[in-house]
Amino acid sequence: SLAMGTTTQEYLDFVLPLVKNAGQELLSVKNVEVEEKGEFYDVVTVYDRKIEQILFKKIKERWPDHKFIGEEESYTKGISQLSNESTWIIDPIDGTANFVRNLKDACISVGLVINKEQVMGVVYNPFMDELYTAIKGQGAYLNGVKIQTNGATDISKSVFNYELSLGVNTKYYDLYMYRLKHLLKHIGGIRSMGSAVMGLCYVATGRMEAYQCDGLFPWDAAAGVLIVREAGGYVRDSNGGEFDLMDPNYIATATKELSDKFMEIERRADQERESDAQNHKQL
Ligand code: 2AM
Ligand code: CA
Ligand code: CA
Ligand code: CA
Repeated sequence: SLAMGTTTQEYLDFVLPLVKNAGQELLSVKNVEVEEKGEFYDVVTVYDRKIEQILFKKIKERWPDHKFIGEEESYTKGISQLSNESTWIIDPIDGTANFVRNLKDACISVGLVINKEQVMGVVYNPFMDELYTAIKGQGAYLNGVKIQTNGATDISKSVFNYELSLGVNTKYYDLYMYRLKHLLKHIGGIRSMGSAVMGLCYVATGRMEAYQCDGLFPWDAAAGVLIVREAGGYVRDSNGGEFDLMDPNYIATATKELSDKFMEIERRADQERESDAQNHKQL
């Protein structure tokens, strides 16, 4: 409304060309130097930093009072707390490890959160020429065409995109392995593709039935979770509780019914992990 000042659509219209330009630049990259942030699989390039900085700068020029949370700035300064202020949450490249290997599962993700509520999301994958957009309450779109999840409820026919990269020799290793062991008996297929944001978008388009990743960050969720929900999908915390934008462990499914089925199996896996750990202690 007029009284509210800028509408969500205006925010979307403002960032779209910025995101598209950044994506076009990624398309022209030939050789890129890869830097490790800690673990060898946790990589960054000059493009991650450059895209984040340009988006911050342009949006700040237009709306000086807005707040920003981005992956690369957070890496050096720490993650700011989420306030009620209008906050742009940006992942300059999601799937950097794919990008540096010339794999196409990588994208730019920009989400806008107002009063702690996700109101707008833009995801652009220039390698596939796919632009995903969502405004709260107005549906989700791929290249301007409305998208919907595929409505799946049958777990035995579900292709599950389960992100395992963050379990490579980390504290998540056991959690992932127990869940995988149980899930593989019930699901119809498995993928692990290296971009959490694209994983969410694939559920939104109906290409896949489910996506899950534990141990993520707000920039992995700010746009994609809204896109899934606006496409009619269901997102919850994979540990069973309420989804937390600032501490995302998410499972996104075509329907709530399918989500409940995944949750039942994963809780059984967690119970086995706990009881094995107990038995191990007693030995
Ligand atoms: P990124 O490419 O923006 O880092 C699989 O690697 C998925 O997990 C990607 O979406 C990746 O996002 C995300 N991720 C989150 N934390 C990560 C980390 N520490 N190292 C690698 N990938 C991470
Ligand atoms: Ca990263
Ligand atoms: Ca990411
Ligand atoms: Ca990133």
